[in-house]
Amino acid sequence: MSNGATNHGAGGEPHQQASGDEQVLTTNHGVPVSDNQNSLKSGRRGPTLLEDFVLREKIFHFDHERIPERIVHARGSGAHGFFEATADISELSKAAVFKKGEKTEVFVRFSTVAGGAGSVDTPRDVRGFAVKFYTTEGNWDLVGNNIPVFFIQDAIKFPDLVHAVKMEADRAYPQAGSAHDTFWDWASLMPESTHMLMWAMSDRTLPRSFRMMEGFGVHTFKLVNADGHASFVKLHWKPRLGLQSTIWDEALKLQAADNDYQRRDLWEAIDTGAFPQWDLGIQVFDQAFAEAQPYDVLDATKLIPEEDVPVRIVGTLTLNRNPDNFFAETEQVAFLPTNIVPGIDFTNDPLLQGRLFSYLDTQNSRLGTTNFHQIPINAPRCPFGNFQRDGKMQTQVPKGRANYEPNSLAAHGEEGGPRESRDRGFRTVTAPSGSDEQGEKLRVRAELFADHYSQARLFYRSQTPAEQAHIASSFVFELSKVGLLDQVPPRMVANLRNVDEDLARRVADGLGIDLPEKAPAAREPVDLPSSGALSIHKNMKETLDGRAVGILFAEGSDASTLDSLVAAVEAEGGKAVLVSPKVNGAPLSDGSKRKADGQLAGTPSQLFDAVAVVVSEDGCAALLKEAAAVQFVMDAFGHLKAIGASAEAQPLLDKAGVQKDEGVTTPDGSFVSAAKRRFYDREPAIRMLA
Ligand code: HDD
Repeated sequence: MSNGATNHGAGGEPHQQASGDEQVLTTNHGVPVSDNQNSLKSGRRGPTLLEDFVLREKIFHFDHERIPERIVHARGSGAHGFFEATADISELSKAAVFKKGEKTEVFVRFSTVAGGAGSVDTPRDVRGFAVKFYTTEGNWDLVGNNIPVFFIQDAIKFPDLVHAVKMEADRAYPQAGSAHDTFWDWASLMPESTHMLMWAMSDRTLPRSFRMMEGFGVHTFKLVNADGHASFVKLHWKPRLGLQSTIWDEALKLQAADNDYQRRDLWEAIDTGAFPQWDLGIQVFDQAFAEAQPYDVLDATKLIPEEDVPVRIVGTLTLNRNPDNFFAETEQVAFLPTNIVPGIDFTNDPLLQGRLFSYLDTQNSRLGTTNFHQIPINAPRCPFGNFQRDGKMQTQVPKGRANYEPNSLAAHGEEGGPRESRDRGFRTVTAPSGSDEQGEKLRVRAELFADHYSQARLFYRSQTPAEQAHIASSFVFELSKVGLLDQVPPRMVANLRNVDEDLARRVADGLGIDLPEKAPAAREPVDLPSSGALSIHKNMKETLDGRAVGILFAEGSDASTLDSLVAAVEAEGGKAVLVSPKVNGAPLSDGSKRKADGQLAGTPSQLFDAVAVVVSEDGCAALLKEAAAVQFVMDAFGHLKAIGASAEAQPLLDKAGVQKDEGVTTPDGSFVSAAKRRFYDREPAIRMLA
């Protein structure tokens, strides 16, 4: 320890020094640091000296801590886990990752699309669902979304889409939302986006949790077996917890309650051992099937109804470890649709083909080096090596002279390096199952790509009435936010008339505009049989697994009611969260005290899937004077949740405008079963939907 005042902390107290066996703080070059509190000055009150390499290195490094955020999907949350292949599909694919019983390490990153890295978790937005499989034959990245179709058919439109949806160029708002002029100006001029818009305006873009949403590879890919035979495939992730979304008002309020709602949900689930799981399903088909469809399977704005090609489950994804470091892993992970492995191949989908260029390119500007594959989160877990050399941030130290190929260095006893392998190496399918057409060089789209509305109609007509009302209302909300461009809402409604006349009328009514002329369709839409798989409501699970129940209590609450409710919720796999005006809790009826998990003002009911109110008469009287308590109940009711309330809580329910229905129960077993669902039937009575 050196002498004098320079070794003292800001408060003037001597700073604790490392004892012999503690790790010593050093500079990046290994020089031990004696004082991490004070810069080197000329005299006690003099200027700081340029020679202070400890200060300069620390500030220099700090100044460069941020890297460019992703142009899209900037806000994301990641987790480690594994994929286990559970079915033998060797007749379809030779990929090692699909060998029955094989466990492959994965890293998954979920994201929103439009907002910046510091934006909120719950805007109305598509969610990214990107999975990196570290297979024994190299990394396979399945870079998908929670929606099976996309806004555009050709990658050349991607910059326009993204410019239009992100904050407007001059005013830099709105953040993380599509409800503004430029997005709808663009979308209303792009009929091919209509199918995706139907999904985007549905509650699919308001997932309750990453754990409760589906994932999709979107494009048609190929599976290739050991004989080189290729089949077409669509890839699906099916959440074990079932589908669950919030509703719009709830999502808006969630933004206020917790910016990190979904990130926290994922982290806490993994942290507490409730490992999220998805099954991987495949839809496999051949060229004959493809040719018989009224849509083109190479068109990413189209899906293949599960009723036509059932989803076959081939494995399970389990997320069981949180990142050790957000930046090193979640931020630096680089997903590349070009990362495929023997046994899987691309198709000529023009959106996919453009992506094959974009992602590799973006990593160079984002991570600053062509050696981004050496960052631990990106590096393959299998051995890898070639003759690519040098570049910024090279961390490998290849020995010897072999940096070219062919070479005959081995004949001389030197290391000759790796060689290509005809049998193990990746081979592009040369004879695709069917014709990936080639011919003249043309800037065109295939004929069936021109049908922009049939599947949008299929999607809308496959929804429950409650879901249809949400879609119509979302269009009204979003188009109502179009401020300056009067021509946009009618143009959008004119497109919607091709989807469904009733939808168009509801949106026009909601906007208060006349129904415009129907937009001419490039190809007349056709009616397709409806598909139950497209509805969230038909694919929800009545369960408390993964769900949280908020229990409001106050001074004098009945101890045994409270304790048995907590036990009953937990017995069903739910998370019981105690909420009280004071976080330190309150004395209960029997004199004992329970600590709250959350203080009422900061723990509103939108954070929960269902709520209970367990209060005494006096406790209730006190809560009547607390706006947060009234709001707690009012929002739970408005967000269509179960409410379990003791008789003493009735004045609070009355003040909150709660009307009795099957979701409003006593705080006991009946509440625990009601808490497993939402009460969408309640909505028309309490909200003006379009
Ligand atoms: Fe993309 C990131 C998903 C079309 C260009 N995309 C990105 C991520 C996901 C997707 C999940 C975030 C990955 C992560 O967590 O790091 N993108 C999709 C899907 C698409 C799609 C499902 C259509 C089916 N994307 C698409 C096109 C282009 C891009 C057509 C460009 C032509 N996407 C990018 C990008 C990003 C990206 C700019 C930003 C950061 C990154 O790649 O690594 O290159």
